[in-house]
Amino acid sequence: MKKLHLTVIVIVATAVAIGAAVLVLLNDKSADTTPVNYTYEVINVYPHDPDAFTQGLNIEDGVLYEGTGLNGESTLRRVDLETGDVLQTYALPEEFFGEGITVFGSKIIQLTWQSQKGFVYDKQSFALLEEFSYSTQGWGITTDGTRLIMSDGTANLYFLDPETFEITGQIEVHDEEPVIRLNELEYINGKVYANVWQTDKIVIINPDTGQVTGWIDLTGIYTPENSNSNNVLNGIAYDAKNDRLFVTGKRWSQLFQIELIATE
Ligand SMILES: [Ca+2]
Repeated sequence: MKKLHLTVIVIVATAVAIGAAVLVLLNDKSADTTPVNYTYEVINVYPHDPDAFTQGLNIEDGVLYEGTGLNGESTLRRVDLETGDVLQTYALPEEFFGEGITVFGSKIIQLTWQSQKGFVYDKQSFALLEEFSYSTQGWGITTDGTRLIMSDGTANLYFLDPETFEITGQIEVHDEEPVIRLNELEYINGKVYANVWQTDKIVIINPDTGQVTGWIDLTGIYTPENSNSNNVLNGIAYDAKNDRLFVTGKRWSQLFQIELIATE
């Protein structure tokens, strides 16, 4: 009888332990997958060329690098942050619609929208060094310092070898559902930040899993001068040295330094 009693106690204790372990796992899972919602505070406002159809934005040592789009208006440019003055420009041939750009070492890489062609420039001279091909559309591009990370307007992010431009990996970005229309990108402290085309939202992505870890709502940050629906939020740049985050949009006359504020 005693033995049976002990067995029952052991079974009950084991069941309780398993139950507790399951609860811990469930809690961990929910903590890992519930995105943080952010609003913003504007820290500084800078002038931005209202003719720039911004498709790519980077900052390095206080200098902005910007890629613009539209056929016949696509450029790579070096821009003074404080004044918005365009210091240097490379104009793409008219058949190309420029898209995202990223700085990689001494080079700048620029995508084009539907031509399946990317360009590699010397960062200082803007001399065209190389072209490469890809099979998708080209939207945004950034780098984690080792790989290039590219969006194509779907929910996918592609990882590319920075020398051969071959795809070495791919993730689907998802919250409860896949998050489509990922546009301009920026790699910040281990996460990928992406504009979601035609929204006031930036999504924060775990690049290992594709899981969304945060949503930034930039509603109200800028009111376009006209009602052209193409003039949407696009362009994220992070100054890692000084921990400054910048955003702008297509044909916006202002560029904003912002800080993120978690709302929950
Ligand atoms: Ca960027």
